[in-house]
Amino acid sequence: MANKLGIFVNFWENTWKVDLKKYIAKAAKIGYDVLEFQAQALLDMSDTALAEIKAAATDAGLELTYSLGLDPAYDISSPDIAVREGGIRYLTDIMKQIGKMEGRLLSGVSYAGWGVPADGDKAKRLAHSINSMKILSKTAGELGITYGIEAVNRFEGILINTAAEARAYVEAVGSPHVGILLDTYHMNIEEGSIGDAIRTAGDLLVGFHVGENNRTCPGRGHLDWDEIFGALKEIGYRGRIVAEPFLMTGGEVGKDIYVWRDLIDNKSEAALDNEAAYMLSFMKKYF
Ligand code: LER
Ligand code: MN
Repeated sequence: MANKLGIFVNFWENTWKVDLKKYIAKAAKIGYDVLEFQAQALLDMSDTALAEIKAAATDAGLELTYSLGLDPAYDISSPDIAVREGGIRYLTDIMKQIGKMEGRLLSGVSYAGWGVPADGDKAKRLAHSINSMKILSKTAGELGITYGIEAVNRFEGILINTAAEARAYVEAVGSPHVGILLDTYHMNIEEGSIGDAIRTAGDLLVGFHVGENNRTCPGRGHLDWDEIFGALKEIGYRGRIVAEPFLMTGGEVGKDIYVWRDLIDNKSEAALDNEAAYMLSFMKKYF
């Protein structure tokens, strides 16, 4: 089976909450198989709203996947047990909503607070996070969700910056419902070799994000896509590949992702749609 190709909804919008039905229709029309969005948005949605979005995705033949950058208030690696317990409840609630949508993949910085904590005791935080994740992995399994542990660059987290750190974490959790998610933007900052990082993740890789060195669309920067996609083929990766460029300043997304200059000249919706179509055709040359 071919890899499914996806796009993250904040390609178009600079708020985390968006009109999902609009972008389900748009992503499907362009030809994507998957639309990913920030999972926290689900918490405010009624069961009726969830059912409507799920139906819209089914009708469009599109799969929805979920990602999040965990608010430090719910940090499951925190030295404070009350914060950890609150984080486990919060992530359990999010997974229950994803379960209602029959969602299969939750990824992102969902194993610690997103960002660099004031208390950077990495060893202690790792141990706390692994224990919390063992609990969360049971819920994930019951709901049929795979939890993708995303290695992110040093400015967005201290626990897992590389594929090797992600592998060690996932092996310590030891659940078939928890795997690794790699993102080329982060790998470009942290890894000595992106190909080797992909091979390190190997059979534990459950998700893949693509973005250029400066978070533009694949093919617009200086990453070596022959190496990247070649390594994915080498390890026999059959999972989703979701494009996650962030092109525009402004709003909560521009601030959270640190976009301080526009990375595309024409910001009209039509120009963005064209760029999304270009990005899909670029990926399809490989898959
Ligand atoms: C954030 O930088 C990122 O890559 C996302 O996938 C995680 O929220
Ligand atoms: Mn990512």
